[in-house]
Amino acid sequence: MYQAVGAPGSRLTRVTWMLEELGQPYQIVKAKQHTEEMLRYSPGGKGPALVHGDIVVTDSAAICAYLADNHPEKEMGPKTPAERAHLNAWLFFAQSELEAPLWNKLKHRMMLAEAERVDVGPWTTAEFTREIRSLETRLGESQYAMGDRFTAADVILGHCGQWARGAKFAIQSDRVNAYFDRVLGRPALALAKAREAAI
Ligand SMILES: N[C@@H](CCC(=O)N[C@@H](CS)C(=O)NCC(=O)O)C(=O)O
Repeated sequence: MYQAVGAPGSRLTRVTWMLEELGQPYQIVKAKQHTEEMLRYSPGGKGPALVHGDIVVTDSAAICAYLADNHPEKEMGPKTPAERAHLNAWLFFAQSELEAPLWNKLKHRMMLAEAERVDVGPWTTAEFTREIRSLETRLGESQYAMGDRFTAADVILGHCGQWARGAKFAIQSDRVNAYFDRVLGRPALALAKAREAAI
């Protein structure tokens, strides 16, 4: 059985959401960042991690890609090398472009030591706005990142959307808002959140 390791309500939700989409049984191992428990699975002490037999995978996008590959019949991953390139591009875009302003703002507002904090407010707002425009263009008329199929890319992008909405980042695009509504309304996400809340 898969073990999803991390803190409920964090990027762990990307993993539990993906597992729910795939219909796989899993256990949540509650571990806060930088604790001894988390360091057992993740050399940097950051969550989430996935344990599958003797394999441990860190980093949420890599975990979702691994899970998609493990269950090809669910069609949440690529079917061809071209699709892999396309899906990887989405995952890397989500993490290095879309998530960066969200993460930087959170770190500088709440996580870093006082002495390390700077005002990243204007930069994160401008950067996020640019990346939403990029997301809008990349999506085009598609329902999902990879067209009409919900994939691992939508889990990572959708989680960024949930984060942005929670952190009150303005999403100035009807198309992107409709996309976030569509993916965040998935029953699997509600199930994942309920599982996390219950432990
Ligand atoms: N690239 C990693 C980022 C992991 C990460 O930053 N996780 C947060 C919790 S959601 C954490 O452990 N932060 C602790 C820190 O930044 O020191 C991923 O996508 O899983």
